[in-house]
Amino acid sequence: MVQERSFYTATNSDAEAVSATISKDTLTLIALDPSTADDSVTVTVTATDSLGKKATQIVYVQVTPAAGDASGDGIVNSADAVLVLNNVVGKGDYTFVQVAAMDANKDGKVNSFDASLILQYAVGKIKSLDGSSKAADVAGKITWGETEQIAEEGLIKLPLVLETRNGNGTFSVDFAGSFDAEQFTIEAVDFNNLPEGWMSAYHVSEDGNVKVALAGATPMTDREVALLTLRKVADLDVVSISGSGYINGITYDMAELAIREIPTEFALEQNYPNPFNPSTTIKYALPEVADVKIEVYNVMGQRVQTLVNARGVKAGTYTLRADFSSLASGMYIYKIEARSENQSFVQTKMMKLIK
Ligand SMILES: [Ca+2]
Repeated sequence: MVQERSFYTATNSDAEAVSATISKDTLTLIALDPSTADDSVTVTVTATDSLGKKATQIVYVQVTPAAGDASGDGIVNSADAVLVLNNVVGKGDYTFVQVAAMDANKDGKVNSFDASLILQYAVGKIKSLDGSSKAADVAGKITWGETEQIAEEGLIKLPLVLETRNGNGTFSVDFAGSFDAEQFTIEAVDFNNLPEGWMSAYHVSEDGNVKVALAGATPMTDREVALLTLRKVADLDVVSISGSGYINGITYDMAELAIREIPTEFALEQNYPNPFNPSTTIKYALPEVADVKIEVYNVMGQRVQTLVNARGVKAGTYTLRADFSSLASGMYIYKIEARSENQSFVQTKMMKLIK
């Protein structure tokens, strides 16, 4: 009886991605660096029989990523969650295999809720990353907190606050903001108030976008989630930022925020242009919340127009454009009366209408 024997060898055509070996009838591929692995690799298998005859076959192997293991080191842990958060905020480049591994709940999207599932899986709170974990809709929003201004340095501290309606199911929080980079830069984003074990990432781009991504294995209750430090780059009385908030990957709209510089004292400025025809601009400043009235009188002392009559106006510097096309040429007096809780302020200025 003749014993037939065959010899197999495997030649790896993708040697940078995998090592390929054959033992008995099994082809074994080991990814060398999953962070650079592609979605498929090619291996050439050659069989040699006892007569020295060779047959060659090319084998394409589809790479199936391990759910959650974004770093590809065989372990699912918080480092993988950090990679997800970095990807969400636009930091770093990731391969197909890594991005597929990041989608822990297999819904076709990578967001920070996936980072939360990875963290929950890493600590044993959920048993598998099989796509069965769905985000709870906790209904809520990210709101702007009270700003603090450091006038001399042009710094503005802007907190982001989590406010939910039915509370205790928040596992991931995101914020995406956009602003005019000619108004201010974002110097820092701090996270001083996160529950234990929560991971964070943020990224500020030069064209005026900021992204923040947060995830944890335990739910977060309502709180200040991040503190942005803005530095004004132009001498402006008011700067603005708009944004969207996401809780568990579900988006909730935010209102655009206008941040007014808070002056140190009441003021009524000279109108400009002056003389004018028929409209002019008047600026005034309130150091604290005040009831404000601005009226215009003719030289006889008769009131001819009311420009502002409002209660509870926020502290800030205001600019109003007033049209006097219904008045005759001449000198006029404009007068501010502002009353805050602590002070009252009255001032008058002259202006000249020439038609
Ligand atoms: Ca996902």
